[in-house]
Amino acid sequence: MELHTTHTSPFGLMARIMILEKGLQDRISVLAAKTRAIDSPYYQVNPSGRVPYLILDDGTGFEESQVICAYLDHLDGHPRFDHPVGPNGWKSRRLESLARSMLDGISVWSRELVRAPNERSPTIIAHEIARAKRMTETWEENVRNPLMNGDFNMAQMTLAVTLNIENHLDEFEFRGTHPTLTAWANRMAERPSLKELLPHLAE
Ligand SMILES: N[C@@H](CCC(=O)N[C@@H](CS)C(=O)NCC(=O)O)C(=O)O
Repeated sequence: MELHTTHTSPFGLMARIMILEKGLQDRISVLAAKTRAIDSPYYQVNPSGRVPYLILDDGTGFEESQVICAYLDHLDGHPRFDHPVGPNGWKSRRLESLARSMLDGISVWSRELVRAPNERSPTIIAHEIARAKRMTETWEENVRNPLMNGDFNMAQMTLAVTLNIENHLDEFEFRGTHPTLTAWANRMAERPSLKELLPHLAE
């Protein structure tokens, strides 16, 4: 199988974390995609031009990090990342969605900064900075939830990947201002899959 992604995509990073978590390194080649370029050859691979993109051995292609992570998790018939059954399932979905909202917003913000300075929208940037601040505040509390501190799950993975963007985005900062979140992020960074991938992101 092939996973097409970029070195900087946080969504692609989640798929790569899942590959390590499930020990699939020998079954999946991770290939660099050229996104956001006119006539990129990648558009022949994935017409949407987005990453991550998983291509199965029979040629079927999957978009969306959540779907790709779920597919990879189910490959061995022993999924570990499905939401729990019962009331905890909704708690778990709520937390994953909360983390994804923050990640989506910060992605819009970083994408804006990649544009040429005269093409950037100060309104969008200000909106996303404000959203990120509110979400950081919200997570300072929500990170205490037992589901954020038990078995590794999609909510934890999504938030860990989101917080890691602090290393690449100057104005996004939670360390020093949000001690509970900082301690949580530091603990997560010790997980082998994150320890292996996070420091090398964007290299
Ligand atoms: N909801 C999607 C988001 C994927 C996404 O936004 N990928 C960005 C990179 S971080 C991308 O492909 N950008 C290139 C483009 O939009 O052309 C997911 O979870 O996979």
